[in-house]
Amino acid sequence: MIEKLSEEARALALANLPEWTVVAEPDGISRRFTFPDFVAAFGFMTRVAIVAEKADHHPEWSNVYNRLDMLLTTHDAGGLSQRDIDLAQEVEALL
Ligand code: HBI
Repeated sequence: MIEKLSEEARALALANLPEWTVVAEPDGISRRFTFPDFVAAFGFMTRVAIVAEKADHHPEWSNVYNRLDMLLTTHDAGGLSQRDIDLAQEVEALL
């Protein structure tokens, strides 16, 4: 059973993810990415999709032309879990 992160664990984790913003509803973290054009944005989404599938943890996201808004929350935990933090770190490493 995956658990929501404790307040302390959240603070520590988010300190290492300064580009990400805490979202209240649903409990998670969000980040906006802007790319040169649509193909660059969609190419990034493709790479994230591969990483997400491997992690069995999937983003909630919206793409408009060269903009990508990504929300990470753990449905099975009902909020922010370590899986979200791990995936955010992997996403940052793709940039
Ligand atoms: N992705 N964000 C997110 N949250 C989940 O709970 C989740 C997921 N991807 C797959 C997944 N859970 C599976 O383990 C099943 O629970 C659906």
